[in-house]
Amino acid sequence: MVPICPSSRGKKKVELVCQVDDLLSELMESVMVHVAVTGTPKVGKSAFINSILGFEDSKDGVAPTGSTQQVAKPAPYSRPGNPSSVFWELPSIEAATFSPGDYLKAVEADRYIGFFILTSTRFTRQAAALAGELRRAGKQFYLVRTKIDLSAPGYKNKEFTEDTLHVMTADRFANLDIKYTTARFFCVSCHEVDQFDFLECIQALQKNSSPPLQKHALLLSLHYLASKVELKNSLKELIPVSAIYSCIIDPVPVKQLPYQANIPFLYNEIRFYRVMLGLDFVALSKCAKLIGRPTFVLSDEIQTKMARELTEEGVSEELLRWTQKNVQVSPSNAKWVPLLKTLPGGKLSGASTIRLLDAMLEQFTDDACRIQRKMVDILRND
Ligand SMILES: Nc1nc2c(ncn2[C@@H]2O[C@H](COP(=O)(O)OP(=O)(O)OP(=O)(O)O)[C@@H](O)[C@H]2O)c(=O)[nH]1
Ligand SMILES: [Mg+2]
Repeated sequence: MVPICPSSRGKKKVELVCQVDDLLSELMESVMVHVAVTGTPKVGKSAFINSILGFEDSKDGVAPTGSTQQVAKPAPYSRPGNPSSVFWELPSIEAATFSPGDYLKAVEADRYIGFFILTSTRFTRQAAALAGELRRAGKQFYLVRTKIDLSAPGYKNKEFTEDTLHVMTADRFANLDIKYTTARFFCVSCHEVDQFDFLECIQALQKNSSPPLQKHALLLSLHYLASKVELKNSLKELIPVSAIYSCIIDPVPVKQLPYQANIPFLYNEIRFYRVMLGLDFVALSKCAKLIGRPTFVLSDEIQTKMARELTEEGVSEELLRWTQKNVQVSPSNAKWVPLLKTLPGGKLSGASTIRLLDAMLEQFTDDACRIQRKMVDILRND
C-alpha cells in the first residue's frame, strides 16, 4: 500500500515509490534469455533440454524424445512459471549441402545468447562449420558429446577428446584449434544430470553470459544447476536495489530500531535466497533422495539460524544485530550509502539492510557448500 501524503514533499515521495515499483517490474519482465540447442539427428537434443529444465518424461511442456518427427523450425521450451529463460530445439544439421550462414539466418541466430552443439559420436563437418561460423560471429557456443553413459570409460582422456573433436581441429577449420575447442567441450548423459560434465556445461553458459541482467535471469531460472558462488555473486549485485526498496516501499518502524524498514519484504527476500541456494526443505529432501539418506543428514549441515528457521521476528532481530555491529558496508556497495541515507526509511536503514542481506548470502552459501561436500563424501564412501 502506497501511503497518501498531502504535502508536496509527500507527493514526490509517492511518485518515487511508484516509479521504483514500476521500474523493477518492467526490468524483471523485460529480461528474456534465449539459448539454442542443435546438432545432428537423434543425438538427444530434446532429452538435453528436458534435463536442463528439470522436466520428467511424459509431463506437459516436455520436448518429445525418441519421436520419428523432427522439428522443422526452432521449437521453444521453458519451465512453467518461469518464462524468462527459453531453450530452443533447432532443426538438425545434417544435409551434405549444409551452409552454416543460411542455417543461422533461418533460425534467427541473433536471438540466442548461446548455442549447444550436440553429437553422440564424433563431430561432423557440418557441426564444425557451424562452430566456425559462430566463432566468427562472436557467439558463445559449447560442444557437447551426449550419451556418454553408453561409452563412459575414458571419457576424460585426451585421446577421447581429440578423437571426438578431430574434424573441428583439422586444417579445414583452422580457426578452431584444439585448445579453444577443448575448453568448450563437455561430455554429458541426459539421463544422469548429476554425473559427468552436465553441471559444468550449464555453468559455463551461465558464467559467460552477459549482459548482467541476462546472466542473472539465467542463473535464477536454472538455480538448481548453477554454481553456488556464481549465484551468490549475482544475487549480491541486486542487494542495493533491495535496500532501496525496503527504505521506500511501505517502511514501518521496527521494534528496538531507530529507523524504518519493510520487514515482510526482507523476510521474503531472505526466503528467496534460501530457495535459490537449495536450503529449503523441498530441495534438501530431493538431494537426500539422490544419495539415499534421510533429509536430516543434509539439514544438519546448516549452521545459519535464519536458514533453519525463518520468521519476520527473526529478521527484525538480525537487522538489529547488524545495526549494532558497526561493520562497514562492503566496498562495492559503499557508493549507495549517501542515497540510502536520504530515503524515507531513515539514516541507518539502508546500510543495515545491505549488511544483513550480504551476511545472509555469505552464510547461506557456506551452508550450501557444506551440504554439497557432505553429499560428495557420502557418495564417495558408498
Ligand atoms: N543412453 C542415453 N540415451 C539418450 C541420451 N540422450 C538421449 N537419449 C536417447 O536418444 C534417443 C533420441 O533422443 P532425442 O532427445 O529424441 O534426440 P533428438 O536429437 O531430439 O532427436 P530428433 O529431434 O529426432 O533429431 C531417445 O531414445 C533418448 O532417450 C543420453 O544421454 N544417454
Ligand atoms: Mg528432438
